[in-house]
Amino acid sequence: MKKNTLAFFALVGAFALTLTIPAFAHHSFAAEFDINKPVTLKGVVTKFEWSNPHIYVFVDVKDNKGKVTNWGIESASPGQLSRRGWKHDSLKIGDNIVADGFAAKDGSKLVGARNVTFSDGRKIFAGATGDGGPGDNGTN
Ligand SMILES: [Cu+2]
Repeated sequence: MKKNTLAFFALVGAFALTLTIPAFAHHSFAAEFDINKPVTLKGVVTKFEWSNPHIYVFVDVKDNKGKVTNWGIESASPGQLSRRGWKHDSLKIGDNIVADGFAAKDGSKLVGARNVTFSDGRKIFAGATGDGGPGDNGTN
């Protein structure tokens, strides 16, 4: 009985610890993206994941030969983006957007966004607060 009780409290303690780690602290921008490889994606939204710790937007991007490639765009957390005026319903499938960011170091079709421009012209800082990437001042 006593042994089980201790195991229970150890489990609760471990769980509480994970809750106190801020969502934005789990990795730095430079760990995942190459700041020497800027990318601008102009594309049509095919999927929008409003999820923690990062939201993802997927866009079809057409190159100058007409070939379409689906790219992922990683941005900040829903909480951070909400404070900048980006809501869960700000993007719809078929919207034309522009994302300025940097290519993934692993060569995958993924961009770490720093700014996203919506079809209505609004431009929002899309970096995760405190990730140390371009444009991050630790408070935005
Ligand atoms: Cu992260």
